[in-house]
Amino acid sequence: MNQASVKRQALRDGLRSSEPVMTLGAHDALSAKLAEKYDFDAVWVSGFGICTMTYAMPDLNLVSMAETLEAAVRMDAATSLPVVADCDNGFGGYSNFVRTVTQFERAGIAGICIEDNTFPKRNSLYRGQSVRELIETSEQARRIRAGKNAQQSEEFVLIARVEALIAGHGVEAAVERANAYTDAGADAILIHSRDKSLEEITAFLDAFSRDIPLVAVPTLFPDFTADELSKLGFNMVIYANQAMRASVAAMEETMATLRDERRPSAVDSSIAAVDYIFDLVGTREEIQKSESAD
Ligand code: SPV
Ligand code: MG
Repeated sequence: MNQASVKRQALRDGLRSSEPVMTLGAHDALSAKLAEKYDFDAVWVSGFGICTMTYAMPDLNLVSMAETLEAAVRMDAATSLPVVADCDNGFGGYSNFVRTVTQFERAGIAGICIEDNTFPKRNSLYRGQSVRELIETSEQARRIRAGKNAQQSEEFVLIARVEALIAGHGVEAAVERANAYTDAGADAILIHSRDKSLEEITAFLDAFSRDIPLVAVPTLFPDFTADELSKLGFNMVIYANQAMRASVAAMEETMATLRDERRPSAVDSSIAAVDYIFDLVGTREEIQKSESAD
């Protein structure tokens, strides 16, 4: 089995296991690498993370498929964990959706997730969003079916993300979409919600009875542990943006101290040592390899 197949199988096995797949949202290769060091099971290539950290731009479909693929490939190379790429809404229409599947599969990525937001999407966490239109259920199902038919390997994972709760369409509509995407061949369903109490999600879970892995992104219901979500029926939990937000908070604190104190020693005790950074990326091993005789 090649490495892509191994990662895909690990992801599939995780989605069917009794333990939730603990998935860390990464925004670059190093955060993907650290996810492995800290015993996560998978990496989420966060669209929000890439927009923010690589481009300093909002999460509004401004970053292209090729740019997302490049980011996913860099992360995938930095970890032996399976990588699931957040592919927004497939970056356009039907043909963009299918091309997204084929390109990410060809690049060796374990899986992708595609949501039913119309183009251009808006990040689901933005406040003040009223009821909004989504891609027609039948059209999104048609895209999912075409994407699944286009993939070459059995193992590549396509997660269909349902935005009906976020978009204000209610539980019944969310269930109808999840049923349609399951029938279209999706490998898992991500049901996103902004409801802190989890009432909406619980109502969804009560009404949705298909045998398909379920994925949660608990950013807006942060008090629930992975085990609690697993007991409710979730098979994968994505900590989508905490590493990115930690990086931003740490950078700002360091910058403010440096600006005020005007000497590096003022921050030395709270930042990573240079040697630690060298070690993290295998510098010594690389130098030894390059200096050893053939
Ligand atoms: C992301 O990390 O880009 C996601 C999750 O899609 S969310 O920001 O909650 O939409
Ligand atoms: Mg996203």
